[in-house]
Amino acid sequence: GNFQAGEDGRILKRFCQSEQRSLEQLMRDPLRPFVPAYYGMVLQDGQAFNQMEDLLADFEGPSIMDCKMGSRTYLEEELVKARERPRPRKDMYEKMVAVDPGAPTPEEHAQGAVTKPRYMQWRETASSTSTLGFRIEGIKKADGTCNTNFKKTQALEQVTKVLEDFVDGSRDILRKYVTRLEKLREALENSPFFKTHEVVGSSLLFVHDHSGLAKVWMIDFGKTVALPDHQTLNHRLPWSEGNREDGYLWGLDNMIGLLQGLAHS
Ligand code: 4IP
Ligand code: MN
Repeated sequence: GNFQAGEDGRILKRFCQSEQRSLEQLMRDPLRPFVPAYYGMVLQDGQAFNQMEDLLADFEGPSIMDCKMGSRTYLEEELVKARERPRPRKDMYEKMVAVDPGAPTPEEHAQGAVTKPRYMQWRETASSTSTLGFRIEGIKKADGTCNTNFKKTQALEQVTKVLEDFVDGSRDILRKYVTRLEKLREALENSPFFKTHEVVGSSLLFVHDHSGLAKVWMIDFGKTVALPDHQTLNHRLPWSEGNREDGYLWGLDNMIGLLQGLAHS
C-alpha cells in the first residue's frame, strides 16, 4: 500500500517528489492550517516516505470522507504524452467496463484497452467532477460502514443524499464543516502557493466524531505542480487545453453551497 505506520501522531506515505515540494512550500503559506504538518522524508527498509501529521489523531471513532476536488483529474502533460505515444491500458479498460459495459467505444472494446486521459475523462463525466467540480471518492463512518462505490454518483440529489448520510443529518456538524470550508476558501484566495500552482487530483479530507469535533484538510499533492514563472490561475474558470485551470475553487464554491443548503434545510 501507500501508507505505513509512523511514530505517534505521524504517518508515512510513499515518497513522491511533487508532494514533498508542495508540502515544504505549504508549511510557509497561509494554507498551513489546512494541510497536514510535514516532517520531511524518511527511509525505512530502503524505501522512501514522506512523514506527515496523522490528521485523525485528535478524533475518537472518526467518520471520514474523501472528496477529490477540481474539474480536471489528470495533468495536461499526460494528455500530450498520450497523444504523442498512446499507451493502451487494459487495467483502465477493465475498471471502465466493471462500472459501465456500454462506456467503451467499439474500437476500445476491440482493443480491450483505453488511454489514461480517456479513462480519467470518462471518470470525470460519470461522476460529479464535470458538473460540480468535485466528487466523493470514499466514506468510512464511525459505525464501521465503508463505501468507495461512488464512481456513478453524479446527480446533485445523489451527492446531497450521500453528504447528508455522512453527517447522519447533523446540522451542528454541517455548520462546522461550512465554517471551516469558508475559512479554507479565504486562505486559498490569499495563498501565493495556490495562485501559482495547478492543483489536480488533490482531495479534501472531512473528519468528524461524536464529540462534535469536525475539521477539513487538503491532502494528496502528487499532481500539484508549479506554473511557469509569472503565470497564475483563477481556479474558477473552465478548463481548455493550455490554460491549466483546475476548477478547484469552482468545486469548493459548489461544495460550500450544497452543505449550506443542507445545514439550513
Ligand atoms: C486512478 O483511477 C486514479 O485516478 C488515480 O488518481 C490515478 O493515479 C490512477 O492512474 C487511476 O488509475 P481510479 O480512482 O478510477 O481507480 P489519484 O491518485 O489522484 O486518485 P495518478 O497516477 O494519476 O496519480 P494510474 O496511471 O496511476 O493507474
Ligand atoms: Mn495519485
